[in-house]
Amino acid sequence: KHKFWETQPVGQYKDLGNSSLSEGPIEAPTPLSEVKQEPYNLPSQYEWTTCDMGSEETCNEVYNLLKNNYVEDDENMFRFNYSKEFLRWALHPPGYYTSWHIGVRAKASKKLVAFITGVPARIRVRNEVVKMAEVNFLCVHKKLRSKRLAPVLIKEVTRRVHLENIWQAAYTAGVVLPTPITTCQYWHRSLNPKKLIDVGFSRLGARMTMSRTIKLYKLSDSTASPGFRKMELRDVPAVTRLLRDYLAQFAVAPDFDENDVEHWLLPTENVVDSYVVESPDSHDITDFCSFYTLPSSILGNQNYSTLKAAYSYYNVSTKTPLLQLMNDALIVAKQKDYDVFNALDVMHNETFLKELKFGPGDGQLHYYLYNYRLRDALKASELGLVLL
Ligand code: NHW
Ligand code: EN5
Repeated sequence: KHKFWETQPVGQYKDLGNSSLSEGPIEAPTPLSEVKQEPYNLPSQYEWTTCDMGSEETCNEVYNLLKNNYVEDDENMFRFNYSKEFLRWALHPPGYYTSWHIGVRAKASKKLVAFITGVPARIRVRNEVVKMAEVNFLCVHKKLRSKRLAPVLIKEVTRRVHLENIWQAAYTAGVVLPTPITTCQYWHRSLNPKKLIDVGFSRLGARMTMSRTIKLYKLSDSTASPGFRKMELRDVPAVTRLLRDYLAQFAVAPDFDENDVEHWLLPTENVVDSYVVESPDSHDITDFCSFYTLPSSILGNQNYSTLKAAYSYYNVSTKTPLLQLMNDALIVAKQKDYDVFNALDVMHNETFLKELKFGPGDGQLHYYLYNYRLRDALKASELGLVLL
């Protein structure tokens, strides 16, 4: 059934729940001298290219490939439209390798027709911090689908990760592969219900009118938590402490240091938004919330071309109730003109989703590890990792 994935060091269906297999790496690292030195072969009309996302021209080409060929929902009504600023941010974290930003071009026209990326990350799995690649943005042009190009891209990124002496990876997908460490549900909170209904993202509920629906999703004009403000550079040490303490409870979570927090969580306009609660008396940072910006193209609508979506990222509450903190996040997202606020049922998100009027979406997100086995799948609430 999975001609490619059956050959890879990933958890296989036949091994699920087998307690004689231990948790940890599936294959031992090989000496670097034994890692293949040349790129994998592509069909003869195509060639490898390393994509320098710092180059305006290359970034534009990647942006356009993804804008026209990346992930769609199951009814092909929406397609992810990651911005150029977002792609540069996602691909330039501390310690990134340009060699892990891999493209395929048509030899004749030099047109970019496929892409895959990795970025380095330290991910804790139970008690072990493991150096991994986070693999994302796998894309094959619509006209070149089902020709087994994806396995070649995956093998090539694997080879280039191995060359940096890294032997594990984490990735997510909307499709089921061997075998998820957990499966998460997408939830959606309408901020602009009229537009969401007009474009077919959501439907008018039974026995609901448009005006009742708009009233249902109304939010307060101002945030409720005293000391709620945008995160600043000076907050990085406090946010790092909050986040590290919080993420320690999950079975799988990133091991963030201050450099990581500065990169991944310091606000970047139209890319990532983060807020802290600073205690008005002690000036301690007691709570934190964040979301990233990922618009979707609306395919074939007369009136609208993009859906502005915020995606819940990392949130930590120690003093402000999580419900109130996330309601404040909804308020600022509404003020910034987002149409919808999305979240997965990871970490403690289940404690606010229903109360804050999120509804389950029609999409799921499966999380995977490469060359690392877990004995059993996790519950989504045991996962402390959000990939972009
Ligand atoms: S998930 C988003 C993936 N991208 C899209 O969905 C965009 C739209 N679709 C496409 O561009 C986030 C194509 O349909 C793609 C497949 C390119 C998806 N992950 O070339 P063939 C990520 O980026 C397997 C993994 O003929 P295609 C995460 C499929 O099961 N494998 O298909 C990426 C089959 O193998 P099987 C996927 O439709 C993680 C084979 O590909 C997959 O023309 C990558 C068919 O290939 C997916 N999303 O192209 C893994 N979709 O065994 C990283 C399909 O079943 C692993 N397949 O026969 C770690 C590497 C680093 C390790 C380091 C130590
Ligand atoms: C990750 N880095 O299917 C990349 N999105 O529910 C791979 N549905 O937006 C990720 N179909 O339910 C790939 N509206 C997996 C995600 C692929 C994209 C995807 C789903 C997630 C989605 C929307 C639109 C459906 C359009 C028709 C959806 C219902 C919203 C409604 C609002 C009011 C309360 C109830 C729910």
